[in-house]
Amino acid sequence: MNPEQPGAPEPPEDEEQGRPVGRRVLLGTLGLGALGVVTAPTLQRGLESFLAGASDKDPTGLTGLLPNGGGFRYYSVTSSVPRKSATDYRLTVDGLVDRPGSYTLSDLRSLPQTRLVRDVQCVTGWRVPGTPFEGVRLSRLLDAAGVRPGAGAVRFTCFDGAYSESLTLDQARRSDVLVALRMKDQDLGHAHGGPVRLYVAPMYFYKSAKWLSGITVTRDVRPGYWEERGYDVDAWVGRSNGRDDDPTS
Ligand SMILES: Nc1nc2c(c(=O)[nH]1)N[C@H]1C(S)=C(S)[C@@H](COP(=O)(O)O)O[C@H]1N2
Ligand SMILES: [Mo]
Repeated sequence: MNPEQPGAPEPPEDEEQGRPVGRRVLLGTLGLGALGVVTAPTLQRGLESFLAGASDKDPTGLTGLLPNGGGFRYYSVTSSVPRKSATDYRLTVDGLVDRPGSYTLSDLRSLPQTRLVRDVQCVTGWRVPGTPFEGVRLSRLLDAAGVRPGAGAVRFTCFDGAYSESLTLDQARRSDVLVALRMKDQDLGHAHGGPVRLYVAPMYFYKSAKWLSGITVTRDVRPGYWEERGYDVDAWVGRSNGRDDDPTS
């Protein structure tokens, strides 16, 4: 299954075989071909507003390819997202912790930063190789907050007001899970979930919640936005969402 269209697993982009409906067909027709060739800004804006319009009727949240996104596609399950600047951004940490608190962007920037370079993989098949992400290890924030006995999971909320994600505490403590401030060696822009997004390197990209605003330590995993719509909570790349029995993996 994939986040954008619960149901049977879909083949990777390059193996597409005339699927009947869904945003990937729209992308294939309008996005991949057209935006690659069309560079005139007006025409591109036209396409983008067309795609944005399509997404209003489409719960998948597709709004198209990111201009200059280097193969990334823009996703938001909401039609608009407020912007947060360095002055008004806050990340709260609460729940089953001894020391709940909140971080400003400069607080986060002053902590040790970890840079990882991995492939980004969306469960629908698109992939962006070797993408650097940089930020604070989530485990560091959890340790600073003092996770209480009995805690088993972490829930993430977003200032778009709709998206959520979750990890087990063991997953959240992995060294390749970051509260990311930078992508491709630049500050995270709004479209990619800036100023701060979650980055879960070993899992499909839907785990990497954009516009991160809250980290809540909980007892049990509560399925996130796409997971309530049928996707795997444990979203290991190549080992979830119907790919476990893929003979090629
Ligand atoms: N807040 C929020 N985070 C989100 C999503 C979203 O719709 N809202 N979509 C997810 C999915 S399915 C993908 S593939 C990536 C897309 O990230 P990008 O827009 O930076 O390419 O963000 C993930 N995180
Ligand atoms: Mo995705």
